[in-house]
Amino acid sequence: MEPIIKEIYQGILDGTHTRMPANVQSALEAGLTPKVILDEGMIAAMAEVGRLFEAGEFYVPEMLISARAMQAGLAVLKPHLKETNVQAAGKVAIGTVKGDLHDIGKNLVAMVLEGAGFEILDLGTDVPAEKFVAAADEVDIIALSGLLTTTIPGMRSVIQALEQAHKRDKIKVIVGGAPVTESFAAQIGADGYAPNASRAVALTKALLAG
Ligand code: B1M
Repeated sequence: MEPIIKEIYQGILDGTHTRMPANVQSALEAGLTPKVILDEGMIAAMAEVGRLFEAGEFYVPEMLISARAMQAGLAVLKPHLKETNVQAAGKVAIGTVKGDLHDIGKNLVAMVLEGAGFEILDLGTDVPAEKFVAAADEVDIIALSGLLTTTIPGMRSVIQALEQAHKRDKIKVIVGGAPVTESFAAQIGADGYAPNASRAVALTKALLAG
């Protein structure tokens, strides 16, 4: 692993958010791609934070300070996640489902979609089904993120609420987040599932192409 990637990884584990922007900037200046910085440094570190939490070595405060460091790094990466020569491609409403406060993955998916030319309506976290239903009038795609096994059933509730409001046929619904799978997406009647941000872009493009 490149020393600067190691430093970014360790910075997230230690929650040293003040050094994160400079470290991410140094990695970019050293010629490392945003993908490598994200996957090998930042996302790998968050996976380790999750492992340490599960093992009882980290508690919620440690997860929070790691999240703050991750967000400080993402802010520097954001302008570099843009694809070149993109045209407005459609509008996506994105949010984390009701009961769920995790927003790093949702924010990352939103940034990469924005970079690929999509207009983003960010509904935030802990979003009730009715808010997605209201947004359906304004957008082409509804993107649901969920990180908790206890809250992802809320994705089905959003789809059911869209059906009850007679809006389901007019809108595509995509889902993602660590506990979400392709088969779960099929079970709840979503139009697609993506395991990460770049696949979410490919999926969104494919769904809008017809
Ligand atoms: Co929480 N948390 N957390 N947490 N947290 C997890 C998710 C957990 C797996 C940790 C663990 O036990 N190993 C666990 C869930 C277990 C489960 O459900 N089976 C857990 C728990 C239990 C909890 C609490 C219940 C803890 C407690 O209070 N006792 C609590 C719940 C609060 C709530 O939401 N109501 C809680 C709280 C928190 C913090 C607030 C402290 C913090 C979140 C801060 C924030 O988001 N602003 C936090 C964090 C940081 C994590 C971990 C460590 C990291 C999540 C993260 O940001 N990953 C996480 C462990 C883990 O994931 N390994 C954990 C990095 C991010 C880039 O990845 O979000 O997966 P991810 O997004 C990916 C893909 O999933 C995908 O693309 C992204 C980029 O590749 N993706 C999509 C995501 N959304 C998508 C949508 C798409 C397509 C792709 O299309 C629509």
